[in-house]
Amino acid sequence: SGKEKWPRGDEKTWKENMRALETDVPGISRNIVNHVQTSLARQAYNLDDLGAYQAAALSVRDNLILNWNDTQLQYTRKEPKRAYYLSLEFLMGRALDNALLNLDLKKQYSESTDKLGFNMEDLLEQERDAALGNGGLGRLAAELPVWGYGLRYKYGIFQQLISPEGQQLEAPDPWLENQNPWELPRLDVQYDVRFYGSADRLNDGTPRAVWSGGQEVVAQAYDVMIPGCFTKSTNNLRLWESKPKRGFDLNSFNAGDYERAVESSNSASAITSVLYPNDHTTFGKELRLKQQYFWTAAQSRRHDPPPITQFPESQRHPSTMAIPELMRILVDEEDVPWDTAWQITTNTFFYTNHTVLPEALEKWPVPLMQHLLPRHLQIIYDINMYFLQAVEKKFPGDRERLARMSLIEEGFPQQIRMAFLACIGSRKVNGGCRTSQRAVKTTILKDFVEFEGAGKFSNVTNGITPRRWLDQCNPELSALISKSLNVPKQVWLKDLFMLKKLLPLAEDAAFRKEWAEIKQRNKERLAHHVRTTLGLEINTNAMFDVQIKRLHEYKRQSLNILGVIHRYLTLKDMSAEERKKVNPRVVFFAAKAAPGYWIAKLIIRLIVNVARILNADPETKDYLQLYFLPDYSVSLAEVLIPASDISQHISTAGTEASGTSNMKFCLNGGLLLGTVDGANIEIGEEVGESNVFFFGYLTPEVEQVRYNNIYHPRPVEEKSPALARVLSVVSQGMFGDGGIYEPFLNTIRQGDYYLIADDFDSYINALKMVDDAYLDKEEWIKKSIRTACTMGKFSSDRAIMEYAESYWNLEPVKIPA
Ligand code: B1H
Repeated sequence: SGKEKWPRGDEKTWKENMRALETDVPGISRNIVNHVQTSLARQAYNLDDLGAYQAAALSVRDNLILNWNDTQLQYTRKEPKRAYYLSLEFLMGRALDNALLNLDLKKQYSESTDKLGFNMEDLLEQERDAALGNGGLGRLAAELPVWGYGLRYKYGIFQQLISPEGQQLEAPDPWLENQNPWELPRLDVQYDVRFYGSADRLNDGTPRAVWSGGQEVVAQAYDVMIPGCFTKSTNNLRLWESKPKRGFDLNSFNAGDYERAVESSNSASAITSVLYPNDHTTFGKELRLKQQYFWTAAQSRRHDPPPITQFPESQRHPSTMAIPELMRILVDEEDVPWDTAWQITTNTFFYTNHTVLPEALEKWPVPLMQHLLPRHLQIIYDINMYFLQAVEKKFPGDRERLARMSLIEEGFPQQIRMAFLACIGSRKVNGGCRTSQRAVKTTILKDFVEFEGAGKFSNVTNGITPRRWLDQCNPELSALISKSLNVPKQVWLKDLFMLKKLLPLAEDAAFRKEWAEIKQRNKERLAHHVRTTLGLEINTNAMFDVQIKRLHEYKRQSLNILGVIHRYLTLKDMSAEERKKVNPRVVFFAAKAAPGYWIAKLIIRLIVNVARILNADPETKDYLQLYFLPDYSVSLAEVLIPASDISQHISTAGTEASGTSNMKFCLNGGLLLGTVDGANIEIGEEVGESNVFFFGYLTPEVEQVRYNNIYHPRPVEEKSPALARVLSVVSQGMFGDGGIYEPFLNTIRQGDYYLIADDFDSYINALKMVDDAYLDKEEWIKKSIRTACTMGKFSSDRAIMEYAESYWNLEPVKIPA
């Protein structure tokens, strides 16, 4: 109301001393120097780039905190409906550049650091990525301006090293080592979380039970400020750290068993110590289930107003445990009747499904759940009982259906089907793009569509933030766009559909020239990066062909590397004269493999060893180079993406739920070579079929091809003589000991689940179409312009607005200046 009573002390003294944002160069410099002197206890004499980065970051943080305070105060006053975004992964990348952009203080800060004797570009390089995620899933979470809840892993995704033999080695990522200026420990926000123990039903006519005993740990909140773009509005990402309860395990302590007490304190801290580095499978591990419950429990414990029963929640990553946890709180702690509790719960959660691979759907062994979370198992059983009664009522006597839909899968051991629980416990089930949602509805959740009706299942196509994935990573292109639109970036970066207005400029030769020159400079920037980090020399006159994503058989880096070998063999077959007519190409890979995913690591090894031979072959190296860039990260992607002419998104049709790097490449004017899968399809619709290169079997055909591969197998020689030749040179040792690759080659010779041989000729043909198209430089640039300028739909702003308006029912809150 503005007329509230001042809460404490002398209002005048407070108001006179409250700080305002520092937004001019002198104020910023004062603030930075202040942090150098006090927060860092250093001086101009002993300040290095790291120290200067820290001081600059702390001063930016001051500004964020002030905005954050105003935002949170406004939320408290207005009590708007809020959404909470639950994700076990937030793959943030670096924060400083993004904060400066969003605060619109980039210029001022670099002027100030200049004056203090530091180059802002160098300072930005000092920051360690916050890599608390495996891939696109965790990045999506990072793109959301609503309250987020996650875990504060002490170690993010592992650092990837490549041994001399080409083996992936994993080293820990101690990203918090140099302090993290972007977080605030909230010592006032701590909750107890219980594990193990026993659950005893009260049997007093209520569904209540008492859960007691076991181990208790403390969840400690750290808040990370997430600035909105060109607005005061600054949201919060709350990351939980586990720590031992104070006066830990007093029993063992008093019994003189000091060591046991300390051990249990270690096990408490272990819960948030490391991000599981698996993409698509992490079930069965007790610690992972502990992480999941720890985080949903801490997050559900917010009892401050409005009461928890009014909280609309949205959940992305396997946070399915939040469903039985909310039921437990309502039933056991709040004494809410079961049916009411279930109604609240199913109106609270929204579930977004991110995978179409059946093997990636989370399942937990019943005995593990029984041991770790006995009360939750009871609740899951009860939910299942009521649910199956309802199914039986609708489909009487259909026992097979009951078995298919049960939350408990029979077997040894029995397993809990978490995706089914998420489905029935949520108000809506969303998919990350149109086709993946269709796939989910016709396969893994088919029975549920029949039971609950199709209306519950919808899709919101994923998006990416144009702030990081255009303005920050490609500042020259951003500047050209602003100039050509004659509109400041503050406007079009928040309304990406405006890019469409640039389409006519594809016909403007001067504009094309500028566009192409920027691409060329981005290629040189990448070459420079590779030179300084790896000491390798890259031909920047070649076409840059990039595939960067997690290494997985379904994503088919294998198809790409086999295609590269095919190109190499073709070049070797040519005369020197013929070769001169060939368009030079540089192929880049970057990918982390899950540490236990042996075939994936073997594929990395093959790529590295092929690169070694190709790059040293004097006959071909001017026409074909190959690089595997180690330690793929958000920051590396920011250098690679703007430099690509073509990027590959070539998953077997029907396997990639969406993909988001495809959107990033296209937004930067890189063309797309891909299968008819995931978000590629919607990208094709937006940019027009003539600007993308599609190939391969379509989703509806894949099942039949797989069936034939098993029951009517044909040799690779028959399916694709070209591929057969490639496999034979690998196995004969052209790239070192052929024997080691046999297990990988056999996945293609037998079964070929991912259709490598079936798609190979079509893939080679698509590569040829890319080559041919590249010969016409002007037409290629036109395609590049058309691609970037039709990417409006893939802004994360559009995706989030869709969620907010159509599902979460949220309205924006204005933060007064
Ligand atoms: C996606 C995952 C994932 N979907 C399990 N599912 C994990 C599953 O640690 N685990 O066990 C980790 C990650 N990741 C990705 O989500 C899809 O593969 C992409 O296609 C999609 O673009 C992205 C965002 O929707």
